[in-house]
Order: sequence, then C-alpha cells, then structure tokens
Amino acid sequence: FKTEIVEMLNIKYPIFQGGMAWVATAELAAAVSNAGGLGIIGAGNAPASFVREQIRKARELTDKPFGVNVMLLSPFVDEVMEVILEEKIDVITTGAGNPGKYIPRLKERGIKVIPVVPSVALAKRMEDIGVDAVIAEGTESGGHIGELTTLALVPQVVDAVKIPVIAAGGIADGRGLAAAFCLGASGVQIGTRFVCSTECTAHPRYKEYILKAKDRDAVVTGRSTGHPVRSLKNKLTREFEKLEQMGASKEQLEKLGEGKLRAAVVDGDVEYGSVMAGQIAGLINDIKPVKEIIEDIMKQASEVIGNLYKMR
Ligand code: FMN
Repeated sequence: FKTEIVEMLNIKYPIFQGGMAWVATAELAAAVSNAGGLGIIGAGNAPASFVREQIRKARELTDKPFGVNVMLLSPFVDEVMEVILEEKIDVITTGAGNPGKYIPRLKERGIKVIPVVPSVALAKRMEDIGVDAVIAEGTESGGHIGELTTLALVPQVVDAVKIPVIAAGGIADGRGLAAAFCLGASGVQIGTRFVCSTECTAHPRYKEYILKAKDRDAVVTGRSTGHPVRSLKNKLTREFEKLEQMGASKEQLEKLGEGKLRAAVVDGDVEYGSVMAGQIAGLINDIKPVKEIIEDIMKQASEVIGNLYKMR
C-alpha cells in the first residue's frame, strides 16, 4: 500500500481521518497519526486560538504528521490560516470554497493543500491552482454533502486530474478501502467510523446513536438552502423536513441548524442536536481503539484484494 499519497505525506497507511468539526479533536487526530494514518483536526467555525491549542495538544500526543481541516466559510478563516502558517502544519484539507488565495504562502512553507471536492469541474480547477491532491467526497458521507455517489465520482475525478485522489464517503472497512483502490484512488478519507472509536471525545450518546443506526437512517436535510447536510434521523431532522415542506426561508432553516452539531457532540443531545453521520453508519456496530480500526481495515483490504482473482 505504498501509494503516492502515502509517500507524499510520509505516513504508513493510506487512511485519512476526516477533519470533522467538534468531533476531530487533537486526541482523535493524534491517535490516528500514531496508528499510521493521517489524523486531521477539524477547525470548523472555531476561533484561531482554539485551533492553535488543538495543534499544540496534538504535537504533545504524537510526533507523526497530522493535518488541519479548514472550513473556508468560517468567520475566522484568515486568522486560522495564520496559525497554520506559524505552526507549520504538514498538510491542510479544505472544505466549502476555494483555497486559492492562501496557496502561495502555504506552498512557501511546504504545507500541502488537499481540498475536498464534490465534482470533476472543481477537482480540475483545484489542480490548476496548484493543490497537491484532492479528496473526492461522495454524497454517502456524513456532514455537508454534494450530489454524486463515491462510486460514480471517484473514477471520473481520477480520469480528470493527474494529482492523487483520495476517496471519501461510505468507507468503513477493508472492503470499502479495496473498492476505492479499484476505482483508482490513492487513499481514503474516513469520518463516521472514527467517531465510534475509543479515543474520539464525542459524547457517548452520539456514538451509541451511530451504533443503533440502520442503513436508511442517515437522511439529508437543507437541500432547499443549497447546503444539504447528512445526519441521523431524529426530532431535529423531522422538524427540518416539516419546515422545508412548508416552504420556510433559508434564514429560518439556517437558524434552526445553528449550534446543533455542538449540542449533539458536546452535550449528547441526540434528539434535537445534529448527529451528523454517513450512510455507512449501519455497518458500524462497535466502539474500538483507533489502532484496531485501522489495522482491521488494512488486514481485510489485503485479504479482499488477494481474493479478487477467485471472485465469481
Ligand atoms: N468535512 C469537512 O471538510 N469539514 C468538517 O468540518 C466536517 N465535519 C464533519 C462532521 C461530522 C460529524 C462528520 C460525520 C463528517 C464531517 N465532515 C467534515 C466530512 C468528513 O470529513 C468525511 O469526509 C466524511 O465523513 C467521509 O464520509 P463517511 O462519514 O461516510 O466516512
């Protein structure tokens, strides 16, 4: 599994842990990096001082490379980028926008830039502005999503760009990783599976809600706002659906969503909070240490790939 991305980032396994707002803390990111993957701290909408604290904490917990996910719509994005430059992070992933204006300074410091993309057009645009790789994220994912499925999106992005492509969305075991390689990916990004790890600091009720989820429980709300989100069905998603059907305005819907991820992750409010998780939640039945999650995935992927020639 010495793929291009593994070599570029000097990691052991081709597995990124998604930079999830509120969920991807220094503890989770360091555990993933220590286990040989790429841990990523989720900056979300947090102020720069919080991001700096998280980076320093992760540095105490691991000497391996790790990254930060920068949400480009964050009101603190400029300050967060300054912290990233000062702290000389190894790599950043970006969501919700175009990181173009930051690229020259990031490159100058040797910081790799890997945006999340939902389409071929955006992947090509990102390659043109000089990013190092892209994460092609399918609609199966937890959190903010695009329209295309991982199975359809990844090979189209692989054909369209020369830089490495990381597949994200719907991957939680070795079969998923093997499938991503078959599509031409250089690695995978995993979110929901890592929420159900021992080291993840999310509230226990959040993790249990994922364990209880079945295949059709991860639903999409907010399509009418242009910012669809996938989370597990609960009182909040029903309220959202009701308001959307009634033709509520974008402002009303955004107001309803405010602070709801924090409520679920930090306070454990799985009824009125936003329990963001992907369609693969139904496959996840246990909480285990990050190292075990990663090693089980790698072992199963090797077996699956080894057995491919025997398949019907
Ligand atoms: N992606 C981002 O780029 N920025 C985020 O802040 C972010 N927050 C997330 C929060 C949660 C709770 C979850 C489940 C996902 C989030 N994501 C975010 C997406 C993940 O980084 C990852 O790409 C996705 O979870 C992969 O799909 P999977 O959940 O099927 O593994």
